[in-house]
Amino acid sequence: MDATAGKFASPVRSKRLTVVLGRWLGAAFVICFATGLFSHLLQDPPAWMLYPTWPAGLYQLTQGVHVAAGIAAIPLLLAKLWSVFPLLLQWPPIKSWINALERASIGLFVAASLVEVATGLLNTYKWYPWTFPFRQTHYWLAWVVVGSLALHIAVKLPVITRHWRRNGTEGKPDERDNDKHSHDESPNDGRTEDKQPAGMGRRAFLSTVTVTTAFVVLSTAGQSFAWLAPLNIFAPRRQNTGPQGVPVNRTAMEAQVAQGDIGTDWTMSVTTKNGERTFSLPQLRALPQTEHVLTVACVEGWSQSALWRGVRIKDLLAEVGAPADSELEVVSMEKNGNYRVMTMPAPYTGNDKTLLVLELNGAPLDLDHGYPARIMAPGRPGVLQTKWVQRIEVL
Ligand SMILES: Nc1nc2c(c(=O)[nH]1)N[C@H]1C(S)=C(S)[C@@H](COP(=O)(O)O)O[C@H]1N2
Ligand SMILES: [Mo]
Repeated sequence: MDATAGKFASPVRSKRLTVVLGRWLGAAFVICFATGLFSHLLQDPPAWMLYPTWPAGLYQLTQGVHVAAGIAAIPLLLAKLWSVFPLLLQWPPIKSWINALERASIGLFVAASLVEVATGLLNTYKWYPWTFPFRQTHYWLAWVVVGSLALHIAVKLPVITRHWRRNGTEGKPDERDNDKHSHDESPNDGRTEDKQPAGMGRRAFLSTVTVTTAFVVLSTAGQSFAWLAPLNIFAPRRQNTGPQGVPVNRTAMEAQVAQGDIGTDWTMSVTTKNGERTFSLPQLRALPQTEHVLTVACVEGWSQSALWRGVRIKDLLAEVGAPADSELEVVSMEKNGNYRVMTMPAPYTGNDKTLLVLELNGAPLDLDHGYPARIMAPGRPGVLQTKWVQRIEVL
């Protein structure tokens, strides 16, 4: 045994502990990956994309879960790193070519995971202390994380299966013996095999990790789910706050849309292959009005349901003689910004709940919510619920 690892030895560390933490962390990563991929596909759809418009709260659920699982992954990842920490100081650092490759893949996995959860967390606070584009980086790093996770699980499969069940090695001296000869981990890594005192310490450690993880999740998930809102202490957003009781992600001022630009002569246009029609605000109000409870579900995890009222997009299309299943391009009055132009695929356009909204919670839209008119469609990421609509083009 080398002296450095010995200094960090703790009876609590064991392969069983690492496997138990690995299961939780693996589950959190798989949930994050699946929900993240869904969010990515909704925003950058391939030609074959299917757009679920029902249940309308689906994206609120998947993205809320995405952020909650990502937050849960932080204490789990730290605990798991602690549980294997002495391996980092193993001497000699590399025992063979295979060992070198294995350690390099773990290094990549750990580095990618740390960057992924840290940037994800900072993104929920809209804090970007870096210059790279968040979304693309988060997306590509996710592939690095799951790829190196799969490799890691494959390499560690013998250890994982041996310690999958509690006391998996007890009463099986042969297997424990094999352990000593296996080259996947040093038996003298400062970690213990399953023995009673370590087992008790391990349970206390696991309880601490469980309580910490539950605490960070429960004290933040109230930004996404109304029933947890009373517990929301640390999340960057609070439900039922902001103008008209709805939080704002990008204000009119940030988007450089001023009330002064929207005079009484404001109009928006709808263009089809037959030409262009313009609508003033009184003309839009004179069209049949529909109201629905719909949820703004931000990619940063927070969400808010509210009562939205305005003109059904398919009614507006009927007014200009365009079919209800048209694909649309919606352009905002905003001068620049990533969400100035939005494409609306046909399944949303033709949906009864997709509105050109004029009123929120019984009053005209606040400027920060997209006055004079904004889009609300069921099940779409918040970034695609375009505010300050200027032009709708039927493609
Ligand atoms: N034109 C435009 N529309 C936009 C945005 C924007 O930056 N520009 N932000 C979007 C984002 S990120 C969200 S979460 C929702 C928030 O809607 P709210 O401000 O009404 O809550 O609006 C969306 N609509
Ligand atoms: Mo958002």
